[in-house]
Amino acid sequence: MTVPLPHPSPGTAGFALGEEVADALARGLPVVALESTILSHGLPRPRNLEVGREIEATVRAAGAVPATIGVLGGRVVVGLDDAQVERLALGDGVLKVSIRDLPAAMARGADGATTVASTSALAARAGIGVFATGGLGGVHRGFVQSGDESADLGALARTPITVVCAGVKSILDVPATLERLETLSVTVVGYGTTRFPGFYLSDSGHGLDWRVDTPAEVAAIVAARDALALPGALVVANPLPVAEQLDPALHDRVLTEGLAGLDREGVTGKAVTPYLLAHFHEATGGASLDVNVRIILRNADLAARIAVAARTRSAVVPA
Ligand code: PSU
Ligand code: MN
Repeated sequence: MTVPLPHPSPGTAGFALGEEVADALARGLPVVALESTILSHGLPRPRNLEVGREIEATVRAAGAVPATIGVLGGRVVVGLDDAQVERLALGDGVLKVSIRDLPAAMARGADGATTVASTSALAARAGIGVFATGGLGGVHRGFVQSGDESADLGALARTPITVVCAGVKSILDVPATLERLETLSVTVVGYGTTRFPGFYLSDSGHGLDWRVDTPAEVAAIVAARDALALPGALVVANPLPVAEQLDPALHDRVLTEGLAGLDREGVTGKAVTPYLLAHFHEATGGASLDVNVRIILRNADLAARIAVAARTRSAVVPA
């Protein structure tokens, strides 16, 4: 069941809130946005559907309402129900929908899964302030030849949302992505660390200027950002504990093979990230899948605690 988005956003047939999410937002309860590309294009079936459910359960256990976002039959839904999540996780022909794909996918009546970029934009439009994902997109290795930089970065530059992630995917050019985040004025803080996490790896090898240690500190940064009406996102980089990371030697070997596979098979554009993630899951015999799931669940838990802290803060200190 969905209800149209309330005023001031137009309640068009093309954009709806799930009933529980609409109710939570109306009551000022903590809500966490979740993306669907991670399910449809980032994880193998049928584990992807189980993970989608585990993510939502994790958000609930930490006291917030999950709002998984996607496009169903051309309609944007913020707060998919279980049958709708299943349709995006297991359905055939589900598109990977970034911001530029949204209007075309909607007009065509397509089913589509939203990326970090489109999920951020849609969540902010619905009034949701916190979003959990696995790893952000960014500048790809070989950028000088391909010009491939994820639309996630531009979206974060202009969307005031808090994104909890384990850094950017380690398949990317991490230092170049950090430089771009600086240029785009996206605030990046390490959660319990001054090292930028490396997605499958706890430490990407690069440092951060800011460290926070509690959800309340994150909420204070958001409040300050909002007081200045700054336009960009806050990225909370939440590393896996070292004991849970993918073996670094295995990681490096599998990544080298995967990058060679891109060249050999001529994989480009939006297919690059799904190809590399699938290669990891296969070549590590599922080890990277377990790590990826751990990353997402830890981020969902932290995002929910941040949403709760932000609500507590706004209840105590009126804006
Ligand atoms: N994080 C994951 N798995 C994923 C993604 C992120 O752990 O599949 C997805 C997100 O939806 C992200 C997208 O926005 O990959 C980036 O794709 P691209 O590099 O084509 O922009
Ligand atoms: Mn790309």
